[in-house]
Amino acid sequence: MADTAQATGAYTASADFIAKAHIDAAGYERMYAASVADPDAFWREEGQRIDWIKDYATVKNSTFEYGKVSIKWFEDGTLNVSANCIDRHMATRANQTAIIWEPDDPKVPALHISYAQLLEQTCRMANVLKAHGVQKGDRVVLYLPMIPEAAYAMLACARIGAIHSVVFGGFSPDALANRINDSEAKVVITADFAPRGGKKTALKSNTDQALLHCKDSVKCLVVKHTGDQTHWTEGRDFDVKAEMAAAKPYCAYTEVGAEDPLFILYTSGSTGKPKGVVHTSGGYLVYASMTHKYTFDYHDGDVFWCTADVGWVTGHSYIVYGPLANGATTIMFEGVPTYPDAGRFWEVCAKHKVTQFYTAPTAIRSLMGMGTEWVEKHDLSSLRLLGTVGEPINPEAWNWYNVNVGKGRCPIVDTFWQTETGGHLITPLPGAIPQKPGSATKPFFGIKPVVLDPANAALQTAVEADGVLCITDSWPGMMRTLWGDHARFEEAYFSQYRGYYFTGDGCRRDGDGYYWITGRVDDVINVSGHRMGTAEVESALVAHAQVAEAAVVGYPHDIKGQGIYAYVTLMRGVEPTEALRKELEAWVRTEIGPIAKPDLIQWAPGLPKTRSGKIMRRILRKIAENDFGALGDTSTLADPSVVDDLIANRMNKA
Ligand code: 6R9
Repeated sequence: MADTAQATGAYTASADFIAKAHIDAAGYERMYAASVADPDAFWREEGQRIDWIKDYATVKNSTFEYGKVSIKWFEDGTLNVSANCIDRHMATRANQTAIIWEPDDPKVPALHISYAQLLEQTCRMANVLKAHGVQKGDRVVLYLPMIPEAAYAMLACARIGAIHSVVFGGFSPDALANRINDSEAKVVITADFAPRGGKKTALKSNTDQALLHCKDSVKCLVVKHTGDQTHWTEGRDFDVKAEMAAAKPYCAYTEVGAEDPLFILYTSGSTGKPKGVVHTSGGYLVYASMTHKYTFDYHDGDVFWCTADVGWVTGHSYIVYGPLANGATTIMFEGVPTYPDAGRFWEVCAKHKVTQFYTAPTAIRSLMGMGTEWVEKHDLSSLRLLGTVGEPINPEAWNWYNVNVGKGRCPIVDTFWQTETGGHLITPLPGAIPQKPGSATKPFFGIKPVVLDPANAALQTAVEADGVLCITDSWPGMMRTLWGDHARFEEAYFSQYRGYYFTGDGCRRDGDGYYWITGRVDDVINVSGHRMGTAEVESALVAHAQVAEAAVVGYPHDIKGQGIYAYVTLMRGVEPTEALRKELEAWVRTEIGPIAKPDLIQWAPGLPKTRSGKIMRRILRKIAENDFGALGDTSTLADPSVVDDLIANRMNKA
């Protein structure tokens, strides 16, 4: 490795990489200083990276003051997001590939969708939505596989000013129904089936079940993707591909305000009900495109691959909006890393000559366990940069990724951010910031992180610090509110540490000023990079007739990062059997989705509670971690004997 700069034990990109990078070390320092010294001037200029119909006069207008939280950027500007992602590239890139679609089955040919084709398909989809009565401000729920129609649908909504809410295809009918109802969507767009890893998820049938719990007026547009038979409700269900084929190939875009919502994305919080995070149009797009360009050092001609699903924010910002706003070629992958074999990621990298590859630590850890031969089979010489997102990456996985995939020549960007933040918050800029395995390194432009003492909210002023991570001031890409519940928005993010946005994450800052995210400090767990509220899993469990009470915590899991550990108290007289354990696992799968299935279920005759009846989760976490020697203060327990029973019968004895 070239030079370790000021940061001890850090990896610096090669001289060659730095020479071509958009931003070098001095550039980062200069731009970062400018971005925090005078945000108005900095973002007034950066806002020009997208096209405005009416330019903005006002740049930033926000306050984090509890009770008055309000966040607006470029508020008097108008634009259209779909025009920015498509139309404005037509003069120079009409025939360039916008999206490479790589199907689940490698024997099916990939699709190369040009910007001209993307425009036509998006317009056709927009005309179909309009014909079904969708207007500016209406909500459309998308419950789709990773197919081009998912991108067309997102961009079609943006084109007509409708607000999309993508629901991950792994969610259950109940979860889908809740999101359709909470957002009061007029239309849901789904597909017959979603093939993944050679198996098919019955999306249409899930949607049929969900719609039983929704208003009769909700229309269902179905993409016939696999062509398999589905149940059809005349007058409610429509064949969207057939309608697109018959629709006009052009649809004028609608002018929207910078602060008009672009999408709602539901995410888990510490209470049971998922939060509808609202992102608006102007600031979000400026931030998504800027972070995409600089964090991944994207250049014209690159082929960018983010392996996320569009059901998560990562897919929104770094498969669709960021790359397309930059006129990039972005890959959309329908499959999974291990189908048909554990070399699939690398096969796709070689096949499409991927230059930037962005995935989750959990995927790296699972592939790591399968041996390096799967990587060695494929030519990875096109790769210039690697990225990770979703959870802290352990140094072993970082090193494996660096050596076996990057061959020691690709910088790795460990990007820390959240559904709420719209884009990267803390991340290395690859040509500028030396990387340390496991650290997300330094803040992106305009981001002012602080570390606070969780005990007394005191600002940690020393460079080296430990505590919770908060952000001092707004940036263009952050969420604006929670759908229909601004009070909950303030409560969830701005009430604990007054004057700051609270990320929910713990963090350490080292002597070089590098940030190390240590994980959630609230009741949110991170399973294979998917966020889950323990309360959501608990409410699913207690909805089962034989369950009296349940408490769910995370525990360290080699592949998933965290696993789901459930303590279940059964109704009096119910026998704890293996069959019941299986039944509860299946129950949670159907209530929430496969990603929420508990890894371990322990029968708990009682749960440790304070005298006021509060479950002492700290103790449950320790037992789940197999670290019960250090239970800390148990003096407030109402009945200390329950703890002995839980320890004796703990499930994670490894
Ligand atoms: C983009 C995304 C957000 C939570 C976040 C944190 C964890 C994400 C991370 C990371 C350590 C990273 N997280 N990136 N932790 N290092 N590079 O993942 O959004 O699904 O909302 O999850 O994920 O705990 O608070 P989301």
